[in-house]
Amino acid sequence: MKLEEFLRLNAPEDLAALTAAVAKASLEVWGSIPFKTGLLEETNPSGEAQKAIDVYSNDVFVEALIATGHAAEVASEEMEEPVESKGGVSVAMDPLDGSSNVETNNPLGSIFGFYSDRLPASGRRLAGALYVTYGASLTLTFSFGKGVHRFVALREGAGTSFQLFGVGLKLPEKPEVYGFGGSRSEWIPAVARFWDSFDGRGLRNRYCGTFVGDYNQVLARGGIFSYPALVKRPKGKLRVLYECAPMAYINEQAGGYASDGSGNVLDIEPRALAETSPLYIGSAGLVHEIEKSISPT
Ligand code: AFP
Repeated sequence: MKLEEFLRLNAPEDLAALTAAVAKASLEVWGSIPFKTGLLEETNPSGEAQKAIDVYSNDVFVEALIATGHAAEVASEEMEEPVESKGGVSVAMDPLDGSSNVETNNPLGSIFGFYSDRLPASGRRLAGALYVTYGASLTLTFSFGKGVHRFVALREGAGTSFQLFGVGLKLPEKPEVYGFGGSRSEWIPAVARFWDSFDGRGLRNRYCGTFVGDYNQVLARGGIFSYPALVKRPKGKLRVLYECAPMAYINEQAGGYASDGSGNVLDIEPRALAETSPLYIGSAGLVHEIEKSISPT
């Protein structure tokens, strides 16, 4: 089944249009990655250096989302303020996650949260979420609240279409992989202890430095990804609106749990667009285990 047909049958009109727009635009971003790797003078609202591909992918997705007529606003990790429009869905995005990995050709991604309230808003106000992986394949993984589904881009002659890969994706029962961002010496002690506990538990350390790539393998194999609280950065690195909440929404639809170290990421009420949070996401048992270790009460 092709993406357009699936969306017509399984998504509200606005989310279907926004998802189809992201799908089309993601092909343009994918094709541009090798040509737009230069480092720019500017920094994003989080103070991180921007690459040409960060800005280019941002502009491609903003244009595609606004053109649907369904976006009330588009907020991005790469912009100080949202672009306002006239639709009914507030879109928050990380247009190119992992851009520091462009030179090494590690997996990259894009993350989208479709919120039913103006931003900033809690993850409980998500009507849907989507992530793109740019790797050996380009895949779209998304949920509108009734399970997690995936499409893969297939080149056919001169064109490319999105074909169904799977519906109702679920985290496997047995967790297999773990990956933590930052470095062990930076982590809060409870995280370092949890990390050390993996010796002898039969899980494999899998970390690629891109949240989307690191989470995508957790969804496939079970386990946990974290960009944890750091001693010098207790609020972690990942942005609530653009990264943590949309991925927590998808993960919860796949049977998992995502914590900020004391409770469900989806319950966070961000006060600022670029607010960050520690993130522990994946198989519910493992995430509850580290949450209890960090916040024992
Ligand atoms: P970039 O988009 O700047 O490459 O950052 C990617 C990211 O936000 C997230 O995708 C990774 O999990 C995390 O940073 C990796 O951060 P470290 O490079 O500090 O490990």
